[in-house]
Amino acid sequence: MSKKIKDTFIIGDVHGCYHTLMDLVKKLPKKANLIFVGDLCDRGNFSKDVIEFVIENDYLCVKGNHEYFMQTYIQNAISKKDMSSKWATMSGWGGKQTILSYMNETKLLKKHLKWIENLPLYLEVKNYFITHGFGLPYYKRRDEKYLHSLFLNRIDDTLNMKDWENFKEYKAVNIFGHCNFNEVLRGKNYICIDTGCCYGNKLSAISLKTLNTVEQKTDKRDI
Ligand SMILES: [Mn+2]
Repeated sequence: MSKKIKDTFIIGDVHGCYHTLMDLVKKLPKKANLIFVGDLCDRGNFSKDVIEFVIENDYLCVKGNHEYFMQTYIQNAISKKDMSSKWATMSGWGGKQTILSYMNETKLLKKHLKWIENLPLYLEVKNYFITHGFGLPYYKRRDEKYLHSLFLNRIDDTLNMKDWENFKEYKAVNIFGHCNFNEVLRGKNYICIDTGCCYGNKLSAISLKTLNTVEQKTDKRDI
């Protein structure tokens, strides 16, 4: 008897857009495996609910730069010990919405921070290399710990977009988020799936079986 193999979908930067995520998930096969490219939190209004959903369903996720910010700054910001971080004060960073979503939720916050602390910086599923930012420059050295923070960072700190084509010899296909485009961006061996959900565009998921995308327009309640 052949067992039907479950499909896996990779989901782009959710950024606290819980309603949009729920609507997207409804469009996916019921028992699909989901993997998130990080940046579950910040900017949108429901970071706590997004993270709780991912934890409770035991979905895999890589750590984004916004999980790193949250892990670093939220405890001091919530206890009002130190509200001065750019994460907590600058609207572009979006930490303020995350802080609000955890008001009076100390226990849940503790659980979520512990989960964030242990998130991997990359995942590999068959030939897919899943990272938060563009990861191919680090692919060969992916297990060298000193490079790990770079997986979190903006690609424009290290490479121009035109350099994204410079890694064609790799068999790995890098699926990542972090840089938002209006549509899913497909290169020879990379796919960027951040479609700017928190900016009012849409949230995208990509099937590893077919490489087709499933999309959901941003729910206005989320931003
Ligand atoms: Mn992001």
